[in-house]
Amino acid sequence: MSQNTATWAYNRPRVALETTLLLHGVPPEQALPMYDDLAAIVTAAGAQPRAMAVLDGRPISDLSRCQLQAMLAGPSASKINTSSMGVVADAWWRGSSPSRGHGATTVSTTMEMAAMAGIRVFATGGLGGVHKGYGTHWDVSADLYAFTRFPVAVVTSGCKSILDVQATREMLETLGVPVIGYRTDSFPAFYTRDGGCGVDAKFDDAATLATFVRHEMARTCRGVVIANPIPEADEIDPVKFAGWLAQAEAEAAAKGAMGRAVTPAVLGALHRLSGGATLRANIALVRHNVAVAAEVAVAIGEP
Ligand code: PSU
Ligand code: MN
Repeated sequence: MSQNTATWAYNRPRVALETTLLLHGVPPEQALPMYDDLAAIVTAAGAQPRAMAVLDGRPISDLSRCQLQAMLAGPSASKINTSSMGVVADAWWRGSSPSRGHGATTVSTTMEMAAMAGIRVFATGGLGGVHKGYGTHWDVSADLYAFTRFPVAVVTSGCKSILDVQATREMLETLGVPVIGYRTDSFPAFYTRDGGCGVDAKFDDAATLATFVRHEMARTCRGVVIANPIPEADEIDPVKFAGWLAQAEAEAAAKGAMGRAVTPAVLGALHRLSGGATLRANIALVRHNVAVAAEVAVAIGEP
């Protein structure tokens, strides 16, 4: 799979991909194979992949494979959300950037850059959301607010059960974000298909879904959540998961992980404690989301 086959097909519908998942969500040696795999799924469906990143202080909305390799070889790219993208770029231009002006896009910044580039569909793993304990300790992802600003449809397996799934679902409703279940009535919780809360509508085929997405984004100029549950065969047993999660959270807390460092710290610990089971599940659900996103993008039919 060479990146040229993907990027030369300029007339094909585009699917945005985020780089935080690649650079902070999986072990470093798996990032490039994962990118190749996801790009191949998009290409095979008749669409073209568009990975987003900030590279040498510049926002790039069609990151090449070589550029991704350069990011992997250099100092760790900062995880950027809507509040920090400009700061990372600015520090590079002033010559004072610890991350060499490289930034990995989260859901919020991928949506922002996709919207600027006119890309309507984006596939990720899971949304950021409302962290647990928000009564005393407020940590809510910028991802949720991005849906109120950027007209991009995001295919996601819900939000991770390291978050407060019900509060995240409520927050999406508060923000007026439509949550569409793709072949499901339940808002999924990443490693499990049923997150215990509902969706605004269920669609069973990509063509009908694409029509809704196109009309809704034309009407509102805002984003849409497409909740696509993990395939049944890849689901993780919730009881086992609860045990791994308790330990992963304790480890992240002991290390003093705060704010945007929490998600990568907990995910890394989960992958280790589960003997790779959560990592395999994570990869399976992202592949599934990418396939659905490509189908929707093709059904929308615009590059
Ligand atoms: N879901 C994953 N892996 C990830 C993330 C989500 O399975 O790496 C990333 C996404 O980029 C998401 C971000 O946008 O975590 C949310 O981080 P925060 O909670 O700091 O906003
Ligand atoms: Mn946060």
